[in-house]
Amino acid sequence: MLRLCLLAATLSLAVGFPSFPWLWKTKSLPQLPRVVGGVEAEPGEFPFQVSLQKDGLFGRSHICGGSIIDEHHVLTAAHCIKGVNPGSMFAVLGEYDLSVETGTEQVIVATDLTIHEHYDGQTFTNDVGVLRLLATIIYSDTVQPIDLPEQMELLEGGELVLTTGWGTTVEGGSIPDILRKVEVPVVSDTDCRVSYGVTDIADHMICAGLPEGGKDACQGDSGGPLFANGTQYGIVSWGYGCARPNYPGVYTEVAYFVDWINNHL
Ligand code: 4AZ
Repeated sequence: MLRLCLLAATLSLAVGFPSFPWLWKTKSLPQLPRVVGGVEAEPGEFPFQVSLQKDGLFGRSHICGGSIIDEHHVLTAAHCIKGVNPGSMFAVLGEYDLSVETGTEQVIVATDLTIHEHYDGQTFTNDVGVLRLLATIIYSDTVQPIDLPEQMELLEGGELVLTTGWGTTVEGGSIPDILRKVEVPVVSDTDCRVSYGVTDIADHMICAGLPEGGKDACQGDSGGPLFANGTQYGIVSWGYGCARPNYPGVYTEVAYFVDWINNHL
């Protein structure tokens, strides 16, 4: 009997706490605010948003965000595609609710994954990469590219930007089905370095968040866009946890990489 109980306990632990919490759902738990402090998007509100999904044992699952930059390419974070075989990486375009297929979705496999040659997985410097897709993206009401800024067109601290994704709503939580959005102010590099330290924030990173925390990107939002007025200024990259006071989200600053991106299309 004791053995049976132990077996049951072991099994329930194994089933209840898999090592990738964002791959499972906890529908019975109270629903907390999502993307951390955000709200649900409207269908088609962010037609450039991409769900990057990887083929695995249990089918395709969402691993990162991305954005459509032209009819063959998706912009994302290098850390989302590092070490991944292009044949197992799919861009899902026109996606809104991960749990239902509505007919607006286009699922296209990648043929090439280009990671910035100076990407460093320890410091998250140069955390930018491009996927080339096998088929041409068909633009529609719910599938459209996003504009990139001019090279070195930088935002000031305090400017309001949006970030979107299917990332977890709390640190270590599960991913929501419906795309979420949250508005955050840009934090200057100077202020961001006060939080993280001078050496952790490279010039080519842009921070965004509230001093009191509560609004942020989180696990699963990585690779997705930070944008204002239809122009993408950041790529969700890293942070100390999610939405913690005085620790804004850190994004790759797209304005530093526009020439690199255009040279790798
Ligand atoms: C992540 O693990 C991640 N709060 C993304 C964004 C942030 C932290 C972690 C920023 O994908």
